[in-house]
Amino acid sequence: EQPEESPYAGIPGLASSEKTRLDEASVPQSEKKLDFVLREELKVWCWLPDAKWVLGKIQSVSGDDAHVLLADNKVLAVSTENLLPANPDILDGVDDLMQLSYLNEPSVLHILQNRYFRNMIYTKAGPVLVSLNPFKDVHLHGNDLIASYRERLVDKPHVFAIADTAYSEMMRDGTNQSIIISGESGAGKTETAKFAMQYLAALGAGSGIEDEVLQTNLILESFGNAKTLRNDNSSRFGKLTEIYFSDAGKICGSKVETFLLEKSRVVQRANGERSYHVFYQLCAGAPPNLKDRLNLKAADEYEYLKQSNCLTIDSVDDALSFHKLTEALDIVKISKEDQENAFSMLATVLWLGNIGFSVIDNENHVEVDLSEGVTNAARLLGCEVPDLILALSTCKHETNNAVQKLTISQAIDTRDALAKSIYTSLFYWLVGLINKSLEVGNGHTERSISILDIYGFESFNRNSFEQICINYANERLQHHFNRHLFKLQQEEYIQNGIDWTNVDFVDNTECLNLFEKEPIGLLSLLDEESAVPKATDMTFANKLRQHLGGNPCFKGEKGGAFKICHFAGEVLYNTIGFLEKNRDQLHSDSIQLLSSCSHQVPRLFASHMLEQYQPTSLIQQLGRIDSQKQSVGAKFKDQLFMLMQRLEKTTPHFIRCIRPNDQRLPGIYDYDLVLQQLKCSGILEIVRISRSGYSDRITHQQFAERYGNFLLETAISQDPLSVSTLILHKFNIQPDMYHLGHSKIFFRAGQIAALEEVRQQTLDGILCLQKHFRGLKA
Ligand code: AD9
Ligand code: MG
Repeated sequence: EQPEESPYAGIPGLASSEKTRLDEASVPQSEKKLDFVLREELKVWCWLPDAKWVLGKIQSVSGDDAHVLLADNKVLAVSTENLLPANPDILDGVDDLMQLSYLNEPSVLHILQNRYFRNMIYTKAGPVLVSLNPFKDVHLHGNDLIASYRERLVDKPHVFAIADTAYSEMMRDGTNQSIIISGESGAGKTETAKFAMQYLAALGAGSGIEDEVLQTNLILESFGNAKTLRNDNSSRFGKLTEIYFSDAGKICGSKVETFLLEKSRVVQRANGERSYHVFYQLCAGAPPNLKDRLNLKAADEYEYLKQSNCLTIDSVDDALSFHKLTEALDIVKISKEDQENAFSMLATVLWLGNIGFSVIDNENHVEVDLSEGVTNAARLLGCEVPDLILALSTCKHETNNAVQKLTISQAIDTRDALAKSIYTSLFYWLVGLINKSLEVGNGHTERSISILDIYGFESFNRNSFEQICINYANERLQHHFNRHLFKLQQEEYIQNGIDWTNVDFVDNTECLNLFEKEPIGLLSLLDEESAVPKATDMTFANKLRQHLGGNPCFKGEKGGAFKICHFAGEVLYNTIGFLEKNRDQLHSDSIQLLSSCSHQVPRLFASHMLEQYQPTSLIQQLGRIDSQKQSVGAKFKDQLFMLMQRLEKTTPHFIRCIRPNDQRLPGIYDYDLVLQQLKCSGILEIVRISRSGYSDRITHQQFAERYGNFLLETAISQDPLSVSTLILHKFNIQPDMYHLGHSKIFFRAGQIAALEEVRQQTLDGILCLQKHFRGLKA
């Protein structure tokens, strides 16, 4: 038996088995076929499969073939099997995909494209707001529009409308709300989150704190965003911003929770990417006196910044950004002293990166080169130069305090680990200061709206531990998205006695299992291996191959690289560095150094590090995981669990951002790219499920009167129920599309519209049919 050909056959990139895995969650037959309209030989619009779907108009049908008129006036003979019905022109403007008569992929892509080119970047997909990144200012986010949405003068889909609904529900029911924004890297999540906050700030204005809330975004982007190959302003941490409201609906405070900042970026990243924005901003924009105090140089003089051959971003003025950053810090009431401390720690990191080593023997042992790097770093930390040198080039035995020299690679690791831990400490310290400043005075935090904006799904040529954490977080979020949308619908339908199970969706539970299963999930295996002193990235890779083969989402391991099939596509990960990044150890000598500094901030960082990190003496303990301290992977998993638990307690509002092209340019709509994202996020299935309720109902009598004309006269004389049944059969309306009740027929959305279309075309004078019916009546 021949397998049924995929409707995407012939579309580049979509006929492959990899992508069709995500294919068509049980598209109801009636949406695939043109049967019922074709039988009447009407001139209807349809989609023809080509490089992408092309719109055509059916002229006639003979046997299995339809003759289709194309835009260039050519007529093609196409097998009707390969055609999909297109929506009547009038539906081009629908705001909600739910309103489409035919919910097939070309129709959805066509609508979104049409809207995109008209700068209508927002479209509803049932309960979800879809947002296409315009890569330009579409003038949709000004104060005038905020006012219009507040006064309900417009009801077009918009992130403002979502925020408005969340606010209204919170005020009406007193329940906490969440706005959950998902999408791939560069899809527009962070921008959308800011628009939502801007709207809420306008609604809840009054106490004056709203401006502070908005400014936190700017600060966190400076310190937590960076240019990647995908996005010039890529979030390298996840954040949940909770905004609190008073009984009167005014903003009274806010709290930011952050998730796993990508720390490796501070010392290393792919060519063409940048470290965190704030470094470049500081170098470009620090006023002269601050520059003097930090002995600051231009960005291209720092190894940590210049190594990836990318110092500036087109159309970004780092100096101006620095100015805005200090303004924001002022508005959020971060004291000048703390600001100075923060900048001083940034400069410390930069100077640490300039510290070099010289090999002094044939065992690769090193000494620290005396340089500006050492003296500046020591001065900024408030420690003696010799102490810093010792901490970076030697290691004390725990038992007898004997000192041993480090090898070159150990010394570099020690230096980089110190730089990374100072930067992450700084980041979390700053988040703490912001939260303190925005704390609700009387502790009254009953009403809130939380906005979730995490790092989006990533797949580069080379993917490491950072990508696997990011993509794991996205799997968790997708699971929440699925569970919530499908579960909610299910409950509603069960209440209505409707069987919903015939709508399938891409369930990612298996992929989550791959990560979380105990004791043989990826995270447990990683921890197990991290605890073995002699383990290497290769032994870890072998372990994965041995144990994960049974999971369908694990696509094999070869030469230290392994592949995972995520909901959003396959990603090849390289295990190099996995163990070390998961252990995240900081040498006890480094922590000791920080605790002995004369400046207060490094000492504060040291005490936090003692809680967070796993201090080890390099020589003896390498590989050992302190049972008291969690690995990075385990901690992240717990954090995500807690996040999901918190979100479960809120009424969610979902926004799905879509990246319409890889070039990051306005006006380009990459059909395949959009389709792939729609499929991954299950948007069509959500719409399908949402419409699988019976939206139209009509009595047998009315139905028989309205559509009975299409039947032979003899049939019309029967009772309304029989006539109705005959009509349903004649138009080949599939049983899952209607429910025949005692006095009424219930229809799924779109069915009546389709019938109406046939009826209208008939009335409008499709000659053969009119004659046909007149003949019947005569
Ligand atoms: V990542 O997962 O953090 O790497 P995001 O957050 O999804 O990613 P982001 O919001 O940063 O993407 O958007 C990327 C860029 O697209 C922005 O810097 C803007 O230049 C552009 N963008 C996104 N949304 C809009 C918009 N609504 N209007 C105009 C936009 N430009
Ligand atoms: Mg972002």
